[in-house]
Amino acid sequence: MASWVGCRSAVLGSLALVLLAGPAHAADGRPGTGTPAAVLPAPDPEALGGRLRTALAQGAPGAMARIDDRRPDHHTTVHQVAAGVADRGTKEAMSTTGRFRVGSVTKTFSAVVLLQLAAEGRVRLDTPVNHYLPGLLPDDRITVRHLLNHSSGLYDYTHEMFARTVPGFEAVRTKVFTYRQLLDLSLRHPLTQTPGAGHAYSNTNFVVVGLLVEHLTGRPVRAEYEDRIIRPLKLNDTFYVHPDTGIPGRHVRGYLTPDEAGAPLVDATEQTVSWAQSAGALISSARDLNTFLSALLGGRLLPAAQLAQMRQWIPAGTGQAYGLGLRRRDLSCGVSVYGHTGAVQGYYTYAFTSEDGGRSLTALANASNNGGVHQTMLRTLEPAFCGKQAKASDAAVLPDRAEDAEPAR
Ligand code: HEL
Repeated sequence: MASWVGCRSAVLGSLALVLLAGPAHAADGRPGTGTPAAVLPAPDPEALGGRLRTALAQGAPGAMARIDDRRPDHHTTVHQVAAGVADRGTKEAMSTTGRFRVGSVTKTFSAVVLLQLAAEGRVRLDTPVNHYLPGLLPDDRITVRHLLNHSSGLYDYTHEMFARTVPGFEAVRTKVFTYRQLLDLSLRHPLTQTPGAGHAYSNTNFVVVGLLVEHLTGRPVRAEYEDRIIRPLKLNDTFYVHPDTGIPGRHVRGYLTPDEAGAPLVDATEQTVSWAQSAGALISSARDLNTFLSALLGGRLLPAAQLAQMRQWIPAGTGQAYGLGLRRRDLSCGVSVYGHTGAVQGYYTYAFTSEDGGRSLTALANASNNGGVHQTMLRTLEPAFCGKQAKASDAAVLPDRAEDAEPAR
């Protein structure tokens, strides 16, 4: 690390904000294609730190962000910012190296696995799911593509499961579900729309993706993540441990905000995440998520045809679109970024990369069920990719599903 600057949060007194920047070897050696990261405005780590301090003031115990910015000479500058604590019990400072639960960023990994299978001719995107798993879904028109871009209309069973946040969580914290049990929870409800009608985000889609991957390969999704993504990219902080409840090695503890104002935060670190599995149960780190997304958009995980499929967008809210397990967010400086967000009890994750994978950001707050923190963390994308060209209008970040619009606390 070339420099090391420490300063204090005006709001939070002794909580340290740490800024680190320095050259490092490129996460992946190959230059990407498309608009190069080199033409992006330089990142603004000070403004990024300001966003993290705001998240702390809004109730997050800690927050951090890491930018891997590959320069034209193929060296990568790494910016790292951390504030607050990773563990409220021990007061261990938040760092950018701890492992955490990535929630729905898992969906991008699951989509990569399925798209690799498509590239191998083992599944077709526009074929009905019921062709592969006869009678599984209530409508023969639901295709594999409809799962991946959330247009199937399958009801999201987590709406009911987490209607009451803490009791809902505690009821499933140590439970182990099969994929079919989760699907059955969804199928108690009619389809929410005609298959293919538009984007309607639902965890159920990626539960069926996991089921399909296991059916097509005859192997657990864990083995597919490991063989196709984790080992080839040397993602040493990335794990799928379902149904184990712990996070291996040094990790960030996650704190769930109860619905009742003023109630104490709930340490949600230990859980099976069985309610999500292939829709949200991966553990990773900021470095690994940046490596993953750089490799994906840089063309190292999928053939060009499947990456192009992944980037076929459907509208998903103001300034947003959804591809196949991939979000696009359009920023105030005219730059679009690609990746996913995650919200699992105790952890909010934001992992995005530039057009060519040349600049990647992962940001994390160890809080959840806190709409103010969520909105603030979404705004870390602006200083990371727009730098000082970020417009004041970046305050207007709209949720893409009603549940995201949790009341600010
Ligand atoms: S929700 C999202 C995010 N996705 C979806 C998935 C994920 N996570 C969930 O479905 C968990 C929902 C409960 C989370 C919990 C909390 O905040 O810890 N909230 C409640 O229980 C509220 N009653 C679309 C935000 C994504 O960004 O894709 O991750």
